[in-house]
Amino acid sequence: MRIASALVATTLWLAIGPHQMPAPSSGAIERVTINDNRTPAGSLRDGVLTVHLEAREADWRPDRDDEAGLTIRAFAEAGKRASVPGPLIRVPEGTEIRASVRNTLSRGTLVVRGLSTRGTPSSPGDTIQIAAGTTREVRFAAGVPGTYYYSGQTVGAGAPDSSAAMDAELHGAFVVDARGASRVANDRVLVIGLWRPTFVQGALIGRSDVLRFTINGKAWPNTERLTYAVGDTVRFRVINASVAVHPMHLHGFYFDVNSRGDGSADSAFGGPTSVPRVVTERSAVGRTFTMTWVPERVGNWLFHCHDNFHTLRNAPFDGTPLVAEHKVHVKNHALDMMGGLVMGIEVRGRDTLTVTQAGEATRRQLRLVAQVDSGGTEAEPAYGYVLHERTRAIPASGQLLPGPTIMLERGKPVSITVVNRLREPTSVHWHGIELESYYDGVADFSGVGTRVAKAIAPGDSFTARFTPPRSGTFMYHPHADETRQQQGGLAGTILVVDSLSRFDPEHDKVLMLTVPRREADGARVLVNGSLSPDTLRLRAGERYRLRLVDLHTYRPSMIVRLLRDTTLVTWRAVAKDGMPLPPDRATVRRAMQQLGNGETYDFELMPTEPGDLRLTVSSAAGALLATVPVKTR
Ligand SMILES: [Cu+2]
Repeated sequence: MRIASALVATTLWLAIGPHQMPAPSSGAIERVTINDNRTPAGSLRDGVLTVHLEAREADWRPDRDDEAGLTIRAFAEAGKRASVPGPLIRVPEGTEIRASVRNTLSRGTLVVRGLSTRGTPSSPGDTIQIAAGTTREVRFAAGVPGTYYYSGQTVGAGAPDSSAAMDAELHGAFVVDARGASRVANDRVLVIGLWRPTFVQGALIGRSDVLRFTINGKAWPNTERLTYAVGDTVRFRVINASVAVHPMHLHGFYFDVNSRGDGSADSAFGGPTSVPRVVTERSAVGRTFTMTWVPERVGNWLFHCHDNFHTLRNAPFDGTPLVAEHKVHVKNHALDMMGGLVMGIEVRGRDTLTVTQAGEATRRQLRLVAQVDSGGTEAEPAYGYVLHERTRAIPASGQLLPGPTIMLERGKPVSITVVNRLREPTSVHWHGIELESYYDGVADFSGVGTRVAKAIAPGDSFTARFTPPRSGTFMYHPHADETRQQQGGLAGTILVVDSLSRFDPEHDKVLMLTVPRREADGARVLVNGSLSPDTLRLRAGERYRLRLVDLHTYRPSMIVRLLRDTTLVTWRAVAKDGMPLPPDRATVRRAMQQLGNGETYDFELMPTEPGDLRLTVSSAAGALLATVPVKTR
């Protein structure tokens, strides 16, 4: 697990001594190839794949090719350049794999995991040890179709810390295609990596730490740009080969989660088990998932990790500190102010629907004002939103936390004018809402062709127009300097309901989790903007809907529980990311849910007897971060 905090991070940076600083790339060693995982390695003949792998030291350029790189260890196919990720092993079901691995390193033993049959429980035989300068061969049946990976680690080759960093990219995808699947794969294999100069379990990630989160060997804005046509079927196999948890979020569209794997086995959904349909899929360390989606609307879209600390700007490898966010002269917010786990996707063609058709006069008119709240500093601002409709303002006065819940009606066109009263540019992303790219709120990126929505300058405004097509729980937040601005307080819930007049706030409760402003140690979480959240008051025998909204900027593994004393009560899951669950998933279960950033979960609760309950929010390691008292009469 990992926690992050801007303040404590300074300590970590200072704790990295010169001996642990990244090894600069030397011109003498070979340059790593960036592997887009489209070409399988080895030669496949008569049901046998023969592949010769080598582990080498090489110069990796995760940013631009002409920017500084790192000396790391990477896998290569014999006779070819080393690559990040390593060579793709991709075979049809039923293939036998004959692999050799050569350890070209001068010192240390290479331990390779994952060159083994899949779909069977792992055994000690799944690991092979290769002494420096030697080669070992393995033969194994590919096993059950799915998405897997292999990885390497050197032991006894220098200090453990620097060794862990140098081995961070020693991995490659391993895909077993179902028998009879198309010979030319129409999917993309995306391997997530994390390079850090030191790896300390539970260590902090800070706003200016030198590290690299990468997708197929590159960090945003240098990740591959994907292009699709409206109506394509897009399939990704996502492999989390990093030591961090990533809630992966797609803008603008739901996607189906076709399978989830743990690296050794992969479970496909479909048939009697319905396929989850989400906008965010939380991927734990070493996990894989397959997703399918259909781009229905043209424009620029993002697929990215929703842990804000995994999409921070890439700090230079030479240790030069990044200019503070509020002091950067930004040319393009999307390109200059994000890094790491982001992919840009351009959808071309013709829209199958047009959102702007409704005349402005027929649209409901809202104004969302981003403004400065009390108590902030320039470096750690206090911000908030006020929502205006006709003569009404929420909040009417007082502190601007939490962000006001925007109540919308399904199928009713709305215009939301975002007014920027901050001292810096901003933008608003309507997370989970299916809308036109131009209104999606990624500053300097969202849009079609040359019609791109700029960041909203101080004193300026931008009107987003959309018609929410479905009822559910969604969220809104800035997509310009989002870490700084969300930590300042800019975050809110969107509730789309079938009918505003029939909405019953007594039985429908939002619980939004966000990060406290100027939070020092990550020890507490805000629930609905408060460190001491209001008591939830319920009546026995009545049905309630609880909507969990996770807009925390880090902590991708928080767990919410609803307890009577120390026992979990039960609730019924009803929706995820605003999408109602199909009957086989809408089940009564123990009231416990792990949440990733950018996820929403709806549960139905019917307390059967009076008494006290409590809703707790904990870290994955068990630290209590927040408690909401619940009283049932
Ligand atoms: Cu992440």
